[in-house]
Amino acid sequence: MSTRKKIALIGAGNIGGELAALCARKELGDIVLFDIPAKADFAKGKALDLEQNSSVIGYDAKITGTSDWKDCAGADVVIITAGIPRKPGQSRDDLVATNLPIIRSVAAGVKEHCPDAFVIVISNPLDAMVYELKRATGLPRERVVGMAGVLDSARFQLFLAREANVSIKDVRAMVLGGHGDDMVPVLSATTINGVAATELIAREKLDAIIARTRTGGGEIVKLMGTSAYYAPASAAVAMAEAFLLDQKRLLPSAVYLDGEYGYKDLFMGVPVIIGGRGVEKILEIKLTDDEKAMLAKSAKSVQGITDVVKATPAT
Ligand code: A3D
Repeated sequence: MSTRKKIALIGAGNIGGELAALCARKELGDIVLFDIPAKADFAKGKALDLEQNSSVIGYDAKITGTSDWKDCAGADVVIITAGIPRKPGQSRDDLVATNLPIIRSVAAGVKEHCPDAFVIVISNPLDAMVYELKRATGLPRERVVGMAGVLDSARFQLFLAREANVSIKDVRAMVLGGHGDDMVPVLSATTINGVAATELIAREKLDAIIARTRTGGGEIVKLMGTSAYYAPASAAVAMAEAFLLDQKRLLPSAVYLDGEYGYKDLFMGVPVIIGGRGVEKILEIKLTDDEKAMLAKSAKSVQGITDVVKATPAT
């Protein structure tokens, strides 16, 4: 029996495949690529392709494709991309009717086979899907997070770097709130290696960058006909790595709020420390009045879609 860590990827589509490739290259553990029975062979084929790639690249991870939850048993990390992505013209919230039953079936699998895992949800509408995953599995809030903030911050950071004509490595920024078009880029915490971004970029340019960040996902859907997958996968792997290697990274993540920032019984993006115990700390950073107002608007949208989920009985 392997003593390597085990990573179960639920959904072997675009993000699932890229997640597997990244986890393998980083040798984070052995990988199980799970999909529905109708796509079991697809998952097996993708896994085989990635295992053959190990011979060229030189990694030792074992990668298996499956549609049997038993193969996911005992996973240390579960990353969930099961569900459908957006098509041009759709909002993330439009996906709720299709993705809610999918998340519920995945939650049943996680509860039975991976009850000790650190779970990262990516399926949209993100904040509502991760809420349901936690509710249906009963997992503690330290072990259930949603990936959105790392990706939204990456988009914000890229646009800032291009505008300021500086290396992407020197840009530090955080996007909080729900994963929707009213997400909250926190300008007061945005710096270029410690120098306030507002000193280097004019206000109207910053406003345009914020607007582009908020619709950054939709911009790609419009161009590709489906949603982004390279950066979403990298963002989730950063979170998984922080847990597996006990890195104690400060990453914006959707977590279950129990009074923090004034919100209760809601998943929304806030800065957290992720380490070997999962979400080790939720940081309540100082926000300007403007940022607080934006967060309240975002929370209202998240609450709306979460209420839809809460009111939808299991079929
Ligand atoms: P796609 O390539 O279609 O892959 C999704 C996979 O999920 C497919 O292979 C399906 O067969 C599979 N699936 C469906 N039902 C189940 C089930 N019950 N159990 C296991 N697998 C199942 O989509 P994708 O990988 O591009 O996107 C996946 C999800 O991530 C979508 O909901 C996207 O909207 C979402 N997404 C979120 C972000 C965030 O930042 C939060 C970014 C990009 C995409």
